Amino acid sequence: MSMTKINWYPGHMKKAKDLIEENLPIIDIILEVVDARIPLSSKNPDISKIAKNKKRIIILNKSDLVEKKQLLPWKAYFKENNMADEVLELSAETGFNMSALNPFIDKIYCEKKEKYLKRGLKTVNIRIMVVGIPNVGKSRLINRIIGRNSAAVGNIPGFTKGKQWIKIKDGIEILDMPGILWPKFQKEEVGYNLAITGAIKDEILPIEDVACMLIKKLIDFQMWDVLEKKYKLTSEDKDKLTGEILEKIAFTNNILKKGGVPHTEQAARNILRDYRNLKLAKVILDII
Ligand SMILES: Nc1nc2c(ncn2[C@@H]2O[C@H](COP(=O)(O)OP(=O)(O)OP(=O)(O)O)[C@@H](O)[C@H]2O)c(=O)[nH]1
Ligand SMILES: [Mg+2]
Repeated sequence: MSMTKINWYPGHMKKAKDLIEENLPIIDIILEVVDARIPLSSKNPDISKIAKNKKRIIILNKSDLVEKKQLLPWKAYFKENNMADEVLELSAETGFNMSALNPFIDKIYCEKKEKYLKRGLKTVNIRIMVVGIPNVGKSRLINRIIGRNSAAVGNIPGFTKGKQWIKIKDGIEILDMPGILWPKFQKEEVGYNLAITGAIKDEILPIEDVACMLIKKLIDFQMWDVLEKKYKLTSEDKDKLTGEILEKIAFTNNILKKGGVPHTEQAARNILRDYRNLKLAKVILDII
């Protein structure tokens, strides 16, 4: 199976990237939203280049879907590699740690204001651009920041189509952007991680392969027990090929087609749904 032929960089992604670059000159802060379950796979390598000379904040969003302590090394990693001026874990869904963000934005606003005042300028504006891959929670985050629903939110990648300026308060504006992916992945694994977490549509990669990759990762992370218990497997199943494990899951859980054939596609959907809904494990799929 090869992923290189798949087109996940369609025309609208190119347009979205152009949109980011066009608006860049008037931006003070780049708020890069990544998915805490895949901090690296969801981080667009182009952004560091794009964001040069701007204040950069990385948001590890959806932190409600991982164990908080798992995020500590990632926060350190982004800072040590100079990928951001600030790294914050939060959840736009539950509101967790949202209060940590505003002081940072206010600080940047005050610094700019001071500089402007020295030059005799009285009106100061700062503009924040929110960037990240599709479905990572950019619009939800903006609604949290401003405390009302101004940005449209939807659980399908590619929900926001065009840019949208929203005022946070006097002098501070925020720009919602469509999600962007990048034309090529360094590693094939990145594509699978994006599929597992729902950043790319389920139709893009064969769903059974995606579920098998998740099974493999859970086994690699010493989490076989979770699979065994949830899907009524046995310890002997652990040594089977992931495709066989998927079949066994379909069998033992009565996910069958007509004639008693295991419905592996449906079983794959169930496994991904369970992971996304926290019915399996709170686990980060990338490793540093
Ligand atoms: N569990 C959880 N879900 C979240 C969080 N933030 C956003 N979501 C959900 O993720 C889905 C996508 O949210 P959006 O804000 O529309 O994502 P987006 O990044 O704007 O997506 P595009 O516009 O497609 O690029 C929605 O179903 C949100 O409810 C979070 O912190 N935790
Ligand atoms: Mg959006």
